Amino acid sequence: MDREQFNDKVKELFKVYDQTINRENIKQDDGNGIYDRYVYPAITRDHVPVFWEYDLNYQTNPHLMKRLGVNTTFNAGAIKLNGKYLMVVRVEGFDVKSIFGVAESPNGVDHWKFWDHPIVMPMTDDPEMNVYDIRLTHHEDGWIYGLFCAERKDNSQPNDSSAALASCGIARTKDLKTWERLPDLKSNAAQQRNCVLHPEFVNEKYMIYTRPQSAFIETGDSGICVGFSESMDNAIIDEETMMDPRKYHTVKEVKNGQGPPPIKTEKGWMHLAHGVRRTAAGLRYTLYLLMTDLKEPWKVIKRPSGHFIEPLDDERVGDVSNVVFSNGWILNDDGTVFIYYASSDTRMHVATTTIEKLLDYVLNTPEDAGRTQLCAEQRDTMVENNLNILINVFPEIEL
Ligand code: M1P
Repeated sequence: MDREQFNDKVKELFKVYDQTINRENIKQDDGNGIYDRYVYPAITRDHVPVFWEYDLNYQTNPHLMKRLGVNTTFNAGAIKLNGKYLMVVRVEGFDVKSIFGVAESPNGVDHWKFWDHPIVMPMTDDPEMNVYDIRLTHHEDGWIYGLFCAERKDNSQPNDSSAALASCGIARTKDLKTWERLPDLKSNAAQQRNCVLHPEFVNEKYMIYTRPQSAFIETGDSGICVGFSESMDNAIIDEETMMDPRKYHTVKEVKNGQGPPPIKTEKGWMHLAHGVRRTAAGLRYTLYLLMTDLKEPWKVIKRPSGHFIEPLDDERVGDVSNVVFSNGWILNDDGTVFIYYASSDTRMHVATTTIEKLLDYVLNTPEDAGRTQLCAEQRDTMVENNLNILINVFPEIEL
């Protein structure tokens, strides 16, 4: 490739990139009444700036190769700051290390553009191998906290090259540009993942949702727990109490984890979480909602049955297939809610709804009846009511 061809190819790369980030997204028209999905993913690896992957120097990269490729863009924390919608995206390179990149949108749905520079997260004195799945909490103390998984090699198993330790990394910022790293969360659990800071003080303490685990992948008999810390400068939880346990033959049979920080509503705290089930095709991750008490946010008061968002169609396939995962959502002043979820550990999507609809869903969707016969009765009661309505109100519909 001569210099002129090189320059033309660089311009072509930017043209394709511009088309990708400026593409308008379209609401799908087959919504389920609870939320609307969109035709295109919100952020894919094609949204990553050209200059994050290619060396654009003709002298050092005459074939215009990707030098530092990006594999996936997923599991983003989200926040609205100064009127801008921001996702802190898990950007996984070909080197399977994740870094955080901030992507900004004017409307929360499309035109997502990464800031020029990725976040270079400061380290503690025990540098981690990997960081991922940040939850952003704008706490009433004034800081924006990022709680994320900090993964290190488990040096107690030197002969196992995949033995790892997960802990809760903590950093804080005011603008997502300058980050102050704080010590990792200390608790009695062997490992921690999916830790999330509650946005308000509870009894003058910081409340943290945790998911203590017995090993790197296995969670033992754990579920979503809560613990309290006097400070975030050196966060210590002495005791974790169960908030939402796993349960046999439900969407959270194998594991679960808190999603983004909960949203405060007049009826209670609205939580989005993921639940994991084992199937013949491997683990299946879906999202579910629950509500906790306003004054005692660790007490679950509503549990609509089953999943809320499941991997559908193209979402089902990716680096880790059959997964949806969410660690970011945004409530707007007009009551609309933007839910950011990743599919199959590969790309980000948005689903839009309103707080009114979410409240209706959480308050009025029946709880899991518990076993098949009760579920059949539960459904049959609705069927009977509907048949009466159809006969009396919609006589023109043929049954
Ligand atoms: O691969 C699915 C998810 O697996 C982990 O979540 P959990 O600890 O709840 O099983 C995380 O590694 C997450 O990043 C990933 O999306």
